[in-house]
Parts: sequence; structure tokens; C-alpha cells
Amino acid sequence: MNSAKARQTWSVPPPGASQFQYNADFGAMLLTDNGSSLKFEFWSIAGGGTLIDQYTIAATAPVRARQVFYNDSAFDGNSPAAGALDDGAIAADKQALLPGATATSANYTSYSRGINGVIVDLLNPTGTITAADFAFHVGNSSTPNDWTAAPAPQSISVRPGAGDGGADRVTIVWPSGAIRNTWLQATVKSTAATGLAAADVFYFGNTIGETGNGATAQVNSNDEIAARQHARSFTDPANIDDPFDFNRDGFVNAIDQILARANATTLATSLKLIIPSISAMANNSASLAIVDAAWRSLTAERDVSETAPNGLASEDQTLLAFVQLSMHPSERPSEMSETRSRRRMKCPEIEPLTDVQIDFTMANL
Ligand SMILES: [Ca+2]
Ligand SMILES: [Ca+2]
Ligand SMILES: [Ca+2]
Repeated sequence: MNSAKARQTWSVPPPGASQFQYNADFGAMLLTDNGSSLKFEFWSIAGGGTLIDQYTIAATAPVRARQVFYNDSAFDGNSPAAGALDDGAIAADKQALLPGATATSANYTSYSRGINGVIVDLLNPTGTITAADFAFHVGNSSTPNDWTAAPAPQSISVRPGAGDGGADRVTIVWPSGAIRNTWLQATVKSTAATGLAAADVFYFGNTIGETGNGATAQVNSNDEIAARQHARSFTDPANIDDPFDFNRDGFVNAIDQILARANATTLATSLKLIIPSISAMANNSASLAIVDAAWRSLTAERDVSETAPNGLASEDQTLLAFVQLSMHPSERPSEMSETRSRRRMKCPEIEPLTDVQIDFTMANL
């Protein structure tokens, strides 16, 4: 990337060791990702490769997982209470919609009881988690600031260490049917108890009877017919990700057909494939702040004597780092997320890092 001044999007291999050459003439960068930290190494190419500088930042993303589960279904033993059995009812094929991303069928459920269970894994919370650490809103537009308060949860409970990577698993349960055919915005607040540097915002949707069969989330006769055509019974029960088992009882039968029919929508009333406003993304910027700090620290630590001999001190070098670093694998974008720090250097002085740009594109997984 010689003198690259335009935005570029790179594709990267899955998390693990990855290697990028950012400048054919002057250097290379090695990114080593071991899942909990990311090491930047800047190597010269001239002279056979010399390590010029390095910096390691820890992956501290305290929200390790955001999941929706089918509470009170066949998959948690038909128990409306929160507990360890709920882990088996997690909709593994669903992912939280993050601010700025476009909703797909992977972000909403078709569950007949609506959204009645959400799990958040919090790493090392700094206090006792209570309802006061969350906010919930419901709506069906891309402007969540206009949404209304969601029904209050029935319970919020914590299982220490039961979450991803040893995080505490926070289970939030609503009465069945209280939140349905809508989007839910969940906010994990920055509080003394959560220890989050900034609020963490995510979304799940629900539209009962939707099979995810079209370009929209409209529930119509096609969904009903699809349920009819994909029957499941005791002999070949439905898996948790079966798109036709709307009541998650493990069967696909007339009940599911009726659910689709009873919850039919028009295009106007259907669940919208929203793009929750990007402004909310600032709230998810804890990891970006780490990136920013890393770059600033790099500049602060580096001096001319280090850089000039190895050729890095040419003007308008563009260094790229990637936002993989402080993000948990489950939320790493499949498409490139890019952090770019443009460092203007003029020997023998290095100008302050004044134009840090963070180009952050969340893609749906
Ligand atoms: Ca349960
Ligand atoms: Ca449909
Ligand atoms: Ca069923």
C-alpha cells in the first residue's frame, strides 16, 4: 500500500496468525492474533527484514456474547424460569444485529412466544449485575431513538463463570408473548457494576411464523405452505434451528401452519430489515478506543532514530490495522473491518498523529 490515500477494504483470513505486507518498498506488518491479544510488528523489508517496532494490545471486549434463546420451549425443558437449561435453547443460528449493520433473517426469530430470553456474557463485571444495568426498547424502524420502552423483564439472573470464555452469564427473561413481532434493542449500560467503558447496544427481532424465505420478512401463505411441506414428528423431530418449527416444540405440524396464518403480515406491517442508526455505534466503541490508543502510543514511543534507518520514515505511509483485535471471534465481521491510521512523517521530525481515521464497517455474519 504505497502512499495509499483512499479508503481500502481488505479481506482477511479467519482469526489466527495473519500477515500483511503494507508496503512493498519499505516494510511489512505482522499481526499475530492469539484470541486474547493482538501483536503488531513492523518489519523492514530492506536489509532482510528487521523488527522496527512492536506493540501488543489485549483483547478486553467485556461483552463476550449476545444471544437470544427460546425460553419455555422443548429445548429448555419447557421451563419458563431462567437457568442452566436455557443454554440448550440458545438460537445458535441467530446473531445479534449490531448498530450500522443491515438486518437479515439471522437477526430475528420466528418464535411464537416472541423474544422471551436474551443471554449476555459479561467478562469480569465489577459489581453485582441488576436490572439497573440494562435498558430495553422496542420498535420497527432504523431510528431506535424513537422507539418505546420495552416491557420490563421478568427476571435478570447471573451465573458466574458460565458464559463464553469464563464470563458471567446474564440471563434476561420476559413473559412469553410480551415482546413479539418487533425489534428489541438491548443496552448493557456503562455502570459501576458492568465495568463497561461504554454502553453496548445490540438488537434482536421477532416475527412469528416467518421462515426467512424471501427478500423481506413478510409472513404470508408461503410461510404457512413451507411449514406444511416440512413436517417433523416424533420419529424425526425438528432441530432448534428448524425454520418451520415456530413454537419450538420439536415438531412441525398443523400448529405451526396455524401460527404462520394467524401472524400473517403485509409488507407495511412486516418486521422491517432495519439498519439501526450508526450513531449508536459510538456506544460500541470501547474496542475502537483501544485501537486508537494503541496507534497513539506507537507514535509516542517511536522516534526518528528508530524509523529512519529502516525506511519507515518516508512521507505519507499508511499503516493499516484491523479491528479484529479486540473483538470476540463471534462478532468479527466476515467482511473487513478496518482501522486506519495515517501517519505523516517528515524526517527528521514526526508530525503528531492528527488524523486518525477509523473506518469501521460491520458486516452481517
Ligand atoms: Ca427456561
Ligand atoms: Ca415469509
Ligand atoms: Ca412446532
